[in-house]
Amino acid sequence: MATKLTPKELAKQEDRLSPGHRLCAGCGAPIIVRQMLAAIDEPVVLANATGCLEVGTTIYPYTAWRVPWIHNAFENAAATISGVEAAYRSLVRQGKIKEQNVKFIAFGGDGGTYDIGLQSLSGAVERGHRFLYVCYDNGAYMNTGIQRSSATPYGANTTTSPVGSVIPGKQQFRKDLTAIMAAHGMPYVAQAAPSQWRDLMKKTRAAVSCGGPAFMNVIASCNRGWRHGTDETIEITQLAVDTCYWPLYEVVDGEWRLSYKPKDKRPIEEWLKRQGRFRHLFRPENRHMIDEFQAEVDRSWARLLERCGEA
Ligand SMILES: Cc1ncc(C[n+]2csc(CCOP(=O)(O)OP(=O)(O)O)c2C)c(N)n1
Ligand SMILES: [Mg+2]
Repeated sequence: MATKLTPKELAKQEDRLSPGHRLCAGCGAPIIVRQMLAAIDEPVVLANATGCLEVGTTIYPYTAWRVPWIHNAFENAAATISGVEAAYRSLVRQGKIKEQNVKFIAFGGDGGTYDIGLQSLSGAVERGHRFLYVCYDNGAYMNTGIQRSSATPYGANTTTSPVGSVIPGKQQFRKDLTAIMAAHGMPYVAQAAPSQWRDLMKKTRAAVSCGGPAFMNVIASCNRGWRHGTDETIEITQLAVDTCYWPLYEVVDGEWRLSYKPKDKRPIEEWLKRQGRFRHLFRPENRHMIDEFQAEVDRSWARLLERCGEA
């Protein structure tokens, strides 16, 4: 029977990612992993792309994982898990192992997913493997020192979009990877946030039981890269949701559904001002960038409402 998604019931479970890993205090990634894996009652097998989550949990000769786990390379977590899933199905068919309803999951950062691993992910989805790919999106290549990725927000200060006399931070808007994945026509796609844990956990259950490839894009605050206090992770994550920078929705068999509509949509400025990576935007000469950011958020929110039949 499925564990009830209540704090009381969930507290009885053993975490599948153990304490004692080396991720930063306040990092969004392990919060997401623990919430998602606690939602799944079945056995899981994980693949991990190179990035903070991989590096911070498996420092040789230790591992923080209490489940079978494989790392291969930066760009091929989806190909790796699809191979593992295919091998498992073959062994079951040959009668060499018993069917146990194993859930195959890959975790990758935004660099490993939006950029370098996109063809690997697209291919695995197109082949129809039964797996869930989770992008924990912290909006930069954090593990190697905060380089911009195609997930980095407009205007953010990173080491490869540095604020100075030449540019005032990143010049491009974020790529809409969730919509790109939905365009694959796959059975399940969702966007989620650890500040709305029950929504994240319900989506995880829907994803692993959809019978085919599933993709979830989950916003993961990084206090080193975003420049905020280690105790502000969840609050700042929820502001991303309430400003509609990171709307929560799912696309089930091609049908777009909004999961959460903020009663009071907050101005993007409220999310930006909490993070040091956007500090320069508040200088008088850069204020117009905040207006441009707001206009882009409003455009994508309107497009989403339309897709979800809520316009
Ligand atoms: C082919 C390859 N290129 C570059 C690297 C170096 N590298 C290791 S982790 C990393 C950053 C990963 O960024 P992301 O996927 O966003 O995960 P995060 O570290 O932010 O969690 C990079 C560039 C590598 N390991 N392999
Ligand atoms: Mg990243």
